[in-house]
Amino acid sequence: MNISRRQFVRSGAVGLLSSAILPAVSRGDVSEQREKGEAPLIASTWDFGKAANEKALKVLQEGGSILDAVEQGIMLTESSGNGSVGLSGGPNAAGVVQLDACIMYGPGHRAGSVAGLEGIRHPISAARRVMEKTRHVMLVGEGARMFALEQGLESVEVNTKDRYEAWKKKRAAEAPPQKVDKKNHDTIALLVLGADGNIAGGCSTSGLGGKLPGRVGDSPIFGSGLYVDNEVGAAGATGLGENVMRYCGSFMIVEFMRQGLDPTEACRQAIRRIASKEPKGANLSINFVALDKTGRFGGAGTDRGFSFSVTTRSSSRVLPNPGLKD
Ligand code: SD4
Repeated sequence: MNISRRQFVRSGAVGLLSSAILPAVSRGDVSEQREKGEAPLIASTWDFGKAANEKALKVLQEGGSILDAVEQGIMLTESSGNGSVGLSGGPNAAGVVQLDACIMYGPGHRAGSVAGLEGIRHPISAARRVMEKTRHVMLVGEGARMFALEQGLESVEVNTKDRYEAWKKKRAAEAPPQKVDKKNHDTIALLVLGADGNIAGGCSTSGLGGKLPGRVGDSPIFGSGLYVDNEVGAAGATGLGENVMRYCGSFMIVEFMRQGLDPTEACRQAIRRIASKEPKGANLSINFVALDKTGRFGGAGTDRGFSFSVTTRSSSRVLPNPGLKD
């Protein structure tokens, strides 16, 4: 299915959605991505997101929900041993892998999140269970682990003491990494626009390698590493969480889309806003992906090497960071 925005809005695909709440689109500056309004549409951070997107699409095609698509797409990355998402991720400064994840479901504005979770294979599933099985939104640390175990999620033994001793030996005199690069710094944020016009998203990471024990980044924080507004769209982040969470980066992008910016321009505008307040300017290592209710998508970041993946029934692509200017 490859339909124009107008057809998309008219079609049953958006169900009861009122056109009054759709972001305004200027027909004058419509690029290829702005013109296409395909659904289902899946967008995620980085090139490794493509495999996760394709898994998510398969889940949808087999009759799964958009939440199943988000969860199972991200599970694929969590199991991939990619060195940052899931248990293969970089340990913190005490040699322990602490995972952060969240999930958000547009209808009903539902959300669940875990942070500082140790030894659980799929933190995204723990986040989904928090949303679906508790009256809370976020669980952290030992409580999150106990909950995940109680829910029967797959776990591995956490031997903090041995890992700490091994890390102490290895560490010698080296300082914890301050610089963010591909080795210590990757996160999957995956957004799904369903054929019925509903939106869900998820985010999962081991966070910044070498972080202080107990440090929580942007990824499990709603409005920072992820935000979904079922009337507008969704955005997700990767990069240096400290530079995202002080500004509610994903929330800001969704609000810019509500005001009528297309997803790419909304990501850029959020970065410009953040940079304007930062003494470091645009030297922020923050990167975003976004999609809107009409099937438009985009991304932008301050890291030259940032890329994002976009999948529909008709194509699955990795797109380069367009940078901050057209
Ligand atoms: C964090 N935002 O914990 C995450 C890390 C990340 O690419 O995205 N790395 O700050």
